[in-house]
Amino acid sequence: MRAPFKRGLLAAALITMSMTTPAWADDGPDLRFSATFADQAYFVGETVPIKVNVTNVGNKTATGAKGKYTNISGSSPFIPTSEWREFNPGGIGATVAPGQTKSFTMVARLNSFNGGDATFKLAVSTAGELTPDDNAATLTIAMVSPYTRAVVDGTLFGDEDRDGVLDPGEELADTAVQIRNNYSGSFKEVRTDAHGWFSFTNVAAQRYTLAFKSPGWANVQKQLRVDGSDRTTNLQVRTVRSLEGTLVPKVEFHENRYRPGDTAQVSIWLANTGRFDLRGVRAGCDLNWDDSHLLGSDDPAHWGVLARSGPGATIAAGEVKAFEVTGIVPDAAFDTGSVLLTCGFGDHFEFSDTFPVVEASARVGA
Ligand SMILES: [Ca+2]
Ligand SMILES: [Ca+2]
Repeated sequence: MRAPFKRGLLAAALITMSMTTPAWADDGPDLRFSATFADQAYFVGETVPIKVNVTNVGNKTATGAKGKYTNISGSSPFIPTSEWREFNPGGIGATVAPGQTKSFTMVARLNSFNGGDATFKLAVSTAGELTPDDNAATLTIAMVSPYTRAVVDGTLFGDEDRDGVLDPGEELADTAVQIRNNYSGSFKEVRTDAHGWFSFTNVAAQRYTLAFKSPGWANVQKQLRVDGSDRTTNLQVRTVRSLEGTLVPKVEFHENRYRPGDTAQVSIWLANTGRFDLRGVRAGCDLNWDDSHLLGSDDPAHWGVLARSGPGATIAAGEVKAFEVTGIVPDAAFDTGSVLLTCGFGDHFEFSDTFPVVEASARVGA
C-alpha cells in the first residue's frame, strides 16, 4: 500500500529540482537589488535613509560590483558616491559570493526642490551578470512643496488641574508665542488674545518649533510639521505648573553598604502638597548615564508602578504615599565606592525638566 505513495513523492521532488536548477541555466553571478525607505512626504533639507539589499542569486561570485544613481524626474536628491560603501562606483567594487546578501543604508539629502517629487533609479552591476532586469529599483520620494502656505493656529492653556484637558479659565491670554523654522531659523511671533487664541498665517511649509513662556508655567517647545494639511490648525497647546515644591520626594537605601551585584531595597515617599491630585506619577532616574547608578529603575519588575515604562501612581492632594522598590548594584559602583540614585518624579514626562529631583547613595565594598 505504501509503495505508490512513495513513488509519487519522489516524482514531485524531481520536478522541483529540475525547476530550480534547469539544465540550460547559464553559469555566472546574478545580483538582485532592492531598496526601501519610510514612505512619507519630506521637506526640503531633510535626509532620507534608504535601506538597500544586494543579493547574489547566481552560482558564481560577483566581483567589482558597483552602484549607479540615475535621476529620472523632479527634485534630485544628493547621494554622495561614498554612500554606496563597497559598491562605490569610484572604487574597485564589491565582492558578493553566491547566496550572499549585503545590506546597508544610504542617506539621500533633499537639498532642493526642483518641481516635485524626487524620482530616481538605483542600480548595481557586475561583469557577467545573468539577469540585469532585477538589478535596479526606481524610487519616488514624495516632497512637500516649499511654496505651500499654511495656517498655524490654536489655543494656549495652562493646565492648572493637570488633567490634560482645556477647562474654562485655563486659557493663557496676552502671551507671546513663537514659531521658528527649523531649516532656516527664521521666526515669527504673535500674542494670544483674551481667549488664549493665536494665529500665524502664510506659513511656508517646513518643520517648525512652536515655543512660549509664561511666568509660573513650564516652558513649551513643541515640534510641528507644517505641510498644508489641517493638522496645524485649532491646536490646543498645553503647559503645566512646575512640580518643584508641590511634589516632595524622599528616597532611602535600606542598608548603608552593599556589594556589587547585590539587590538593594529602596524606600520612596512622595508627598503631594498641592491642591490637585497627581495621576500617572513615575520616576525618571539617572538620566546622565553615570554607570555607578543603581540599575533597574526603568523596569516595572523592580520599580512597579513608578517605573518609567509603568502606569504611574496616583498621589491625592495632601497625601503622602510610600513605595518599596529594588535595584541591582552595578559592578562599576565598586570603583567609585558608592552606588547612587538620582530621580525626578512627576506626572507628565514632556515637562520632566520641572520634576523635583532627589538623590540618595550608599557605600559599596567587597
Ligand atoms: Ca540580476
Ligand atoms: Ca485642565
